[in-house]
Amino acid sequence: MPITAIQADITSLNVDAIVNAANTSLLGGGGVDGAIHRAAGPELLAACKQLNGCTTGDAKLTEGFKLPASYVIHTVGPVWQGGDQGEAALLASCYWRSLTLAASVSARSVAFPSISTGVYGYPIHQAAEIAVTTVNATLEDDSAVESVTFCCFSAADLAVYQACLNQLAR
Ligand code: AR6
Repeated sequence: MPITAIQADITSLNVDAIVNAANTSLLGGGGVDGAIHRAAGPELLAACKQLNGCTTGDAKLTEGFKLPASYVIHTVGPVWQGGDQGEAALLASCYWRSLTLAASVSARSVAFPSISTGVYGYPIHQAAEIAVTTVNATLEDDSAVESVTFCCFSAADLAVYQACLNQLAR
């Protein structure tokens, strides 16, 4: 299966690129962003400072430094504001832009956290549906990326992603 879901700490994954759920400053934060910066070491922040931030829905690339992953793709998900502020399109854009950047450096395996569903408050069911359908459509569109892992932090999130993947397989 080119698209799978697991429960893990994304900083432990031995893939070509991991995706970070960052903020527009790209200068670090809590949640998965904090975990990635801690595991990658201070060189990651130094690299991020060169990037001039990132707009919501877009993504930027750095090396992975001390991480097992070669690259970190920093994307900025939307803050949930009720659903009528373009959140769905912005979240889909995060997945699509991240995979485009991964392909640009020939990264074949990519892992995503559940973007926007932590402090940004995006409802997990809706977010997982967008994540799974956008990644599936992008990979079907002849992407250089061969495998995508949805790296869930909780068992409850994993169950939601798994249900979305099962829907795809029907
Ligand atoms: N591995 C995998 N997933 C994780 C990890 C980890 N080590 N740690 C947390 N998660 P969040 P957001 C999950 O809040 O909602 C930051 O401060 C977490 O359980 O990290 O996009 C940024 O700087 C949740 O399921 O990201 C921004 O300011 C998911 O990762 C803001 O938070 C995303 O939660 C971005 O908010």
